[in-house]
Amino acid sequence: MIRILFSAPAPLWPEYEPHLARALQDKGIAADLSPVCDTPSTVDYIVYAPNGPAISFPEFTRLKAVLGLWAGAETTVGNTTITVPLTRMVDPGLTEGMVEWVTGHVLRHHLGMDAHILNPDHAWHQVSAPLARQRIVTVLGAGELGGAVAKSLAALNFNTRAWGRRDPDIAGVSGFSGRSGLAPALDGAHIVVLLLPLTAATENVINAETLACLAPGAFLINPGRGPLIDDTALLAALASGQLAHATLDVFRTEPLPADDPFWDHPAITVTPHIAADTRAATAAPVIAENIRRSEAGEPLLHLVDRKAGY
Ligand code: NDP
Ligand code: OXD
Repeated sequence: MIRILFSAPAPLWPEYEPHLARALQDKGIAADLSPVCDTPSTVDYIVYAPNGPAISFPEFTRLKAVLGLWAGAETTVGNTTITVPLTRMVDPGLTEGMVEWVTGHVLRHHLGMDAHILNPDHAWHQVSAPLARQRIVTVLGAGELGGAVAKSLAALNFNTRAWGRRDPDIAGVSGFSGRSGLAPALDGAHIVVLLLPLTAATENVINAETLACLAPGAFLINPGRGPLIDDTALLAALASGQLAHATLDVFRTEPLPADDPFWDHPAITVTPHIAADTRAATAAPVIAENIRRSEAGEPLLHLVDRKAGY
């Protein structure tokens, strides 16, 4: 019998337990699944959220893999007590949610919805938005999430660009890669979406220099990670009008402190790290498949590349 420890915040257990049990059964895996563990040396797999109880792993002497529930691995990748394969979450439900969240915020800014929703002067403002094809949207990060977002924005006719370490190959999307591709990817962009992982190489990727590449009055949307943005440069760009608005879902400190100036800034929208969540129904089969693969001696899906940091 395989022993699986579910190490995530307690409220998630009733949500995940039935889905995990069913997904394991569907794969023909007999498992003892539990959110508590008295004998770490008997555990084979840990289903892991960084904000759950397990933080140190040496006592899990029989461990075969740590299976992350989060897409981002920046808080786990440096944990030297994890010596077994470490996977991150690639969940179709999470991807779907991210596409919806980003599309909603892109359309808000593209269509200038605020001018009509917030119209205290009752102004009869008959200004039509340009067509999507006239709007350059750059997605930084072209992986599972950024790639899906870029594809959906291109399907809406946005003039879409995507940037990754390797050249993204997404139908209808212009691909850019590497440091030398960053300025061309941002050049004249009207809307920028950040879907990069947080690594030493991506921290502060949005700074005074990169913000200056954008079209004046551009919009920034960040569902990636807070430290991707140099906050001082962001505030300066909003003050000068180089940026018209920033929609931020992630922050250097979370929860964002109640007295943080971002909350009341007229050109910043704060959302509380809700852009997209891992969904138990669609994530459980991914976890079960990796356990099946591990037991069969096959390569695991979605392994974290510890050297690259994501
Ligand atoms: P992936 O690993 O699938 O994609 C990451 C992308 O970033 C890849 O295109 C990768 O390039 C690119 N990249 C990484 N480093 C660099 C670099 N130095 N220069 C250029 N490009 C780089 O991750 P996901 O798409 O699954 O997730 C992205 C991030 O979204 C997560 O790390 C997390 O921080 C965030 N997230 C936020 C959520 C929220 O609710 N706010 C929910 C889930 C995730 P390449 O393709 O060449 O490897
Ligand atoms: C994640 C997140 O990484 O929720 O999954 O940010």
